[in-house]
Amino acid sequence: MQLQKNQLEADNETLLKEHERKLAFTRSIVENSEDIIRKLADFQVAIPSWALGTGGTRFGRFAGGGEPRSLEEKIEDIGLLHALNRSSGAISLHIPWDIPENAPHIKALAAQNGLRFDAMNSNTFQDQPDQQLSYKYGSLQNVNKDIRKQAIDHNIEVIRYGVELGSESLTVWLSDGSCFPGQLNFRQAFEHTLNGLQEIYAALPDTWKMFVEYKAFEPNFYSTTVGDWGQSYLYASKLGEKAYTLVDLGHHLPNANIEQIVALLLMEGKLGGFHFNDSKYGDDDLTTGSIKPYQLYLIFNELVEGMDARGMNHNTDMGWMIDASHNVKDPLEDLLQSVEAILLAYAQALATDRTALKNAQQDNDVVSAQEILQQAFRTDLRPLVAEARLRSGGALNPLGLFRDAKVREHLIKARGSKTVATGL
Ligand code: PSV
Ligand code: MN
Repeated sequence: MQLQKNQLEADNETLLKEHERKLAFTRSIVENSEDIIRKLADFQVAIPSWALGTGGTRFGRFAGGGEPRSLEEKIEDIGLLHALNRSSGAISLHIPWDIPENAPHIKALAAQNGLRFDAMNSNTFQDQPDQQLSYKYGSLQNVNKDIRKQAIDHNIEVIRYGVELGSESLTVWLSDGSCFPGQLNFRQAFEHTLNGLQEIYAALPDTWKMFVEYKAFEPNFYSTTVGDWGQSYLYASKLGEKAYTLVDLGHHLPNANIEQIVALLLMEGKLGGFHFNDSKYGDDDLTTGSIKPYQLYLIFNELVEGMDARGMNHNTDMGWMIDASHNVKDPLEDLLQSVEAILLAYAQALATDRTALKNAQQDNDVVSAQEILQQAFRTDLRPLVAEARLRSGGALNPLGLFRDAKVREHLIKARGSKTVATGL
């Protein structure tokens, strides 16, 4: 299904007056509104190919219908999102869930939908039906050399697919670790993993980056071989300048100060990738901004501050991606909500009075520092986000239009009500 341009314009027309009224007010109180709108319009968040179907837990999965049955249909779905919000202009593939059998065709289809290929993701956390050796006891950390080699070869194959599609980065997330004390020699597991990552790193094209994603626990529950940002940083530093840490918001132990982690990684020039989601208990993979929007703002505040300090381009110098799962919501609606929350937090960070904050910090004026942050957080910047979308050709109200245009109903009609997308 393709969204009709005239339908989008007609919908915007009905909302325009109200939007302009709100925008005028926001502009009158936010000095750098124009700059914020421009940066918002540039900002693109990749959608992973596995987030377009209904997610589930080990207790069940309740599919909603009309899920994409192929990579082509996944691209179609992300194209729809991008047509609505103009901020989802990239796709991140997981191999082997979404193998591009005919790369030129897939690349062309993505381009037709205004999409580029963001980071490629390898998968050595599941055994595939035709796979020779099992990852039950880990992949790159495995005590068995042949299993390690199989995992290395897989990652190199993923790079090859990425090259064909024009991607320029590889995200390695390993579920490697142990479930019980004594199961692993930690040092040996680290060394095996580092050696494997070094071989994969050696296969990276010059322009590519490698993101080493960490996670505190799950599926292993005693130790994880890339368990936190310190371990990821250690691998990334030993690997070289093309290797970076990737922060996934759901991969920390409870109450971790993620904003501080982000600030320090940026200071070291080692933050390369970012996975958005939200959580209450663990790696819940909930809609970004649905549980802790203030934390999301604080993290964005450090991202903007840290990227500016290094003269980085907010849009292109970081691999931004949503990594969420949708158990009870329509996946496309959930993704629209996530992108909106990300842009809003980004806008709040851009609206933060940095000079005043610096002065407050210098004066040890703790009260003013809090006031400055909360002033930005509590100002309604949604009109700036909507204006950025409008100027880029998107919908003033993407979610409203998604429903008015009966997108899901059309997809169910075309694909059926019992389709299942590949992924977790
Ligand atoms: C692991 O929990 C993770 O965050 C990694 O990014 C995976 O590739 C992704 O989720 C999907 O399983
Ligand atoms: Mn992730």
